[in-house]
Amino acid sequence: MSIWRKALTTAALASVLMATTAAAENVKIALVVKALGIGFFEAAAKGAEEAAAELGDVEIIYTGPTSTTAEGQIEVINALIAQGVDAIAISANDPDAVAPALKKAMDRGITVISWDSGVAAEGRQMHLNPSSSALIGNTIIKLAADHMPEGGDVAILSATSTSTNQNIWIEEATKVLPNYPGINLVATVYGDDLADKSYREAQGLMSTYPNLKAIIAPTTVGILAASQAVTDAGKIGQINVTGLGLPSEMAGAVDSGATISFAIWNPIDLGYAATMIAYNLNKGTAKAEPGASIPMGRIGAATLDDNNEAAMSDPFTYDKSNIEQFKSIF
Ligand code: RAM
Repeated sequence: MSIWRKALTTAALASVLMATTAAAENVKIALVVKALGIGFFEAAAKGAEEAAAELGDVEIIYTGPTSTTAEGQIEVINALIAQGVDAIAISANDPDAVAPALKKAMDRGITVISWDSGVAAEGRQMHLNPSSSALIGNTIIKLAADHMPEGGDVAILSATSTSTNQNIWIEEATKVLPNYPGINLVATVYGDDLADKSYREAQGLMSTYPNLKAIIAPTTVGILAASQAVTDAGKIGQINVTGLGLPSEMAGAVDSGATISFAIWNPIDLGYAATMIAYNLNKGTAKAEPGASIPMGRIGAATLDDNNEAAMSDPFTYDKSNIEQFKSIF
């Protein structure tokens, strides 16, 4: 081999090696969601990709089980450990069931945070709430009560019965119920963030409680299914479906009147913020400890409380006056 060929080959080899090293240095952040196929999490994944593009050395692995179970998430977590990811950012289907697998991940040096739906403290380094849980709890009751001047029966259609976020919001909502004297909470049912089960549960509520005035669904899957069930039952104007939804999915319900108004925070920002936090903890530019301030890029900084939790921003209310403007965003 001529000296030139040899030099070229060495140079080529060096650049291949450099490329491999650069790729190997990418921070692999797994965004583990409650289940695949939920619009809210797809919007969050969009935000995670935005953060990755901004950071430059991040690879996002968007993953989750096919239905909202803790067992499914445990399988996903174990696969991610085997794969050697650098960080896991999870929205949990159960605060306790996933904790041992996540602890194992942390023991192997993987950065673990929860966001949206939390994990018990021993299973994560910090948790990012979308917003203050007390504020969300009050908001979902107020959204119903504001359109019930004479009071009446309301029911909650939630996600899974073990879902950390919905359970906290329902607990907070129950605490403020005495502030809404005419409002009777008659039932809480679970649609498991599955469209068909949520639809059937909404139908069940309508037949069991003929005087129902509102269905409050603090889940994007539940509110959409319930608005459809109310529409199909010909009960628009009689039952108001409200709670937490996506403008892109709820525009039709707002237009038809099945839903007068609903609220949500920006899910794109939430996925973006969770990714920024996971990155900074992994890189060691911030530490997860009470009082710490962890940079979240364009969102600002997350300040951790005594439980290593932080909140992103306030929910925003959508109705006929503004839904057109937001329905193409998330
Ligand atoms: C569903 C999920 C998610 C929740 C939203 C409001 O998409 O249950 O965890 O934050 O609703």
